[in-house]
Amino acid sequence: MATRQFKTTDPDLAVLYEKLAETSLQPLWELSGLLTAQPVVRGVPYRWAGKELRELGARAGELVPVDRGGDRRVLACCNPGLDGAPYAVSTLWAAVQYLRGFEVAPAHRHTPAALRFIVEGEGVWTLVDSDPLHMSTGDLVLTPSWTFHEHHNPTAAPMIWMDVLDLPVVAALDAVFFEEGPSEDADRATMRQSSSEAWFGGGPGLVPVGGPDLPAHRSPLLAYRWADTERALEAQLAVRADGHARMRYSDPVRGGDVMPTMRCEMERLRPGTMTASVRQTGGQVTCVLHGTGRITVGSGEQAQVFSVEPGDIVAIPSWAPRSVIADTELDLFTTSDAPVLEALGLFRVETVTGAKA
Ligand code: GTQ
Ligand code: FE2
Repeated sequence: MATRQFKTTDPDLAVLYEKLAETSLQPLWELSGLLTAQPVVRGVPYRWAGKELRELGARAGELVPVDRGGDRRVLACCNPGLDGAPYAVSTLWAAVQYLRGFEVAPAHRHTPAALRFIVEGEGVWTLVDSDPLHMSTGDLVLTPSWTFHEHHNPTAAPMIWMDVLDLPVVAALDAVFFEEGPSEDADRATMRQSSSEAWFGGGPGLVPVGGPDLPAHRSPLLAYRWADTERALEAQLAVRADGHARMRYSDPVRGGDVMPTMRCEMERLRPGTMTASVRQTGGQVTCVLHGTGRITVGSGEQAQVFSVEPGDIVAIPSWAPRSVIADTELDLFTTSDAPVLEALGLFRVETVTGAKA
């Protein structure tokens, strides 16, 4: 039997249903739960504590060599609503990666795109198609689809950071490809400066005349430095009264999102600031960079209030309202799949309660 057979007391219909099942067909009038009034979301609001991520990452560092399992020592955040799938929300992979002193995570490339966000530490270099990008607290580093990447730690100190990948989306589209690549000499890597930043990270409103061709589907700038992000947040806070600044990381030449599948944003909330409750289609992952506060995800009986501190990772499933209260000054990095939904005409965002967005 090729597919599920539906039950009926009508003998003629029973024959039809048997025939349909044999023919790999199903009657829509017997199916339910397909066209729901609102998104039916399997992922749940969830928080992984930074303290536990750091401790368990370090323990994995003691026990597991970097070459076991895809050449990366990575702990994936698994949303408890997703039946064991290693995804933070149904459309985003989020994880912490731990690299001990003097370790190298060897070169490879894959069609799923990745980004790294650093909550604490410095010293690791990520080579993206041979371009060496230093990683330091508050930086965002991109490894776009099908770019070779490898991570080098030339220092004695271990380093941990957050990875976010669009793997669930690429997997759902049956478009995952992977291959290993030739790793480079780490000493040479750390001596060169990033050509991506030299060309495209020049400064506010400045883009090169001439220079390398722009990559078709993503930002030519591969690293966004914390000093620049913080300067922008402070400038915005100086001209708004609500104590809540919000910046989107963009392609500096064309203004779009950094990659076609993932949007990145940084928010700074002054102490005591409370945001409106906002929901949007598509998943989001928020990582706390500095400060403490409370993030409420979901509404009504499903609402969860997470007290957060640096290094915490919070999953915000599609259409779940999110609001934030800052107890101290609070810096939040958020990745979403909004560019995918926007490209398909499926993006919706609305304020559920409150005054300030
Ligand atoms: O650093 O290359 O979290 O390939 C998952 C897959 C990190 C990486 C992840 C990867 C990487
Ligand atoms: Fe990778």
